[in-house]
Amino acid sequence: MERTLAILKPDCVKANLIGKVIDRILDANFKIIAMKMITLTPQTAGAFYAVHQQRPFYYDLVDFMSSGSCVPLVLEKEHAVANFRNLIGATDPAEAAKGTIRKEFASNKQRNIVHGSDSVENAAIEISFFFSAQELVSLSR
Ligand code: 3AN
Repeated sequence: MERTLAILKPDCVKANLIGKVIDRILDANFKIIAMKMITLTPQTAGAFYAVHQQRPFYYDLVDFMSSGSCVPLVLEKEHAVANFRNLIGATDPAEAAKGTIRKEFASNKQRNIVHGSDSVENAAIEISFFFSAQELVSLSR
């Protein structure tokens, strides 16, 4: 079993789409093993997206991600990282495949509803950014 980090971004929360997006995630047979609602500060959003610090969209991205509440979740499934990237679709919803979450719900490549880790290594780093080991439930219990 593999784990990935998803974030329902502030545009998802503001548009009351949390339930619909979580339905899509559960319908695709992901197990939710942790979930919370938080509001990132510009500092924490900046730290999360530090890899994009040199990109022209960095400050706008930090502004957007700290503009309201978001919902990070830890998802478990076989090949969770790649499967979840397939489920959400391309960064730019205009380029996302039909049937993907971003195609259905997202407005543009910044306000794209949901984040998904891009590798198993980054998933582990991102999960520990939001959750302590005790916050991850054991599905076998
Ligand atoms: P993804 O979320 O598909 O992995 P990344 O990691 O390249 O995409 O980008 C992280 C986030 O930065 C995206 N989810 C999106 O919100 C924002 N972003 C990426 N590219 C652009 C862009 N060209 N203009 C504005 N925002 C962008």
